[in-house]
Amino acid sequence: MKESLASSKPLFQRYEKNPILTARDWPYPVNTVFNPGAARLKDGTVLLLCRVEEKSGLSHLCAARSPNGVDSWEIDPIASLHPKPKEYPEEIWGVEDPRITYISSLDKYAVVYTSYSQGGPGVSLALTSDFIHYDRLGVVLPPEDKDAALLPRHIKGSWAMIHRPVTNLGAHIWISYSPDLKSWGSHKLILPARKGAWWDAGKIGLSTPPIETEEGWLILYHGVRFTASGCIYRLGLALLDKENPEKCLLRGRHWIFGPETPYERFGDVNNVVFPCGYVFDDDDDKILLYYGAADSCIALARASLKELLDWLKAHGEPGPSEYIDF
Ligand code: BMA
Repeated sequence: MKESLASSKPLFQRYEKNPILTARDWPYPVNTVFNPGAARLKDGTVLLLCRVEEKSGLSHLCAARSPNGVDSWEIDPIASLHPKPKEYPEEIWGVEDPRITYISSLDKYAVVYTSYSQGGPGVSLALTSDFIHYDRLGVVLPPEDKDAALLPRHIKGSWAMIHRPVTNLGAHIWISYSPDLKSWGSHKLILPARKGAWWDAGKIGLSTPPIETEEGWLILYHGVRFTASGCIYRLGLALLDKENPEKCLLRGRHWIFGPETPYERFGDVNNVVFPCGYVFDDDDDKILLYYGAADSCIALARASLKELLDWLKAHGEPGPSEYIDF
């Protein structure tokens, strides 16, 4: 039966030595490290661009590198991307939650991150080749907006970005397009938060950058449930059409990963799993998912892309139609 199968086998297996990185590993004093973006570099090294919260409360991004993406992490002695509020006033209260997309046509990594401005959190974009020097394009989507990632190639002749603006009518996932990565338009809501008692009724947002598969763009998204004792952040799955990602082909009914272990349940913010990055392991099927746990540390879980897609095909429902009245 659909319902029982949906919860029978965990799709993500936690690494037994989690958490993989904590504030204690940092070469300088910090409060917490969490919500890293991830990339596999050309030499095979896995790079995590970690959100580091200083004891001021403001965050910067710092790179950690590992030959296998699991252990032997080497952490840069200084920030990789530090807020520069004099030149970029939108970074006055820090930079957070990066999502990294390798753009082969530019041979550069696009880092899309939250810049915490006095007007609220917005989406900023920077290009880099080495995670040392960044070409900042500034705020590309104004507040309140976050949880954004760039698609790695043109869609119908334009760059495409998935993001999560917030209005007084909710926090839903949108897509926008650009000819030059700077000017963004043709905005469209593609995935609404559900309503009422659903696990993803409070707000939703993109987790890792979309994963391109033969069957479409696999989306991992976080869903937030507001409860009497605070929010619970869990993960769900959706599949967007490959050439028209405005079309949601399937959306899972159930969350597939949520806070269970002590390091996910208890920390600066309890009950949070918040992935911002993944890399492929040693083939095109196994993924290593990196997530912030309880806004306090960085953890790793493994999954098979095929199993995620099979689960979605077996337990997903067609997404909202073009005319959304949710
Ligand atoms: C979200 C983001 C994340 C954070 C999460 C839980 O809104 O700000 O950075 O991990 O809340 O606190």
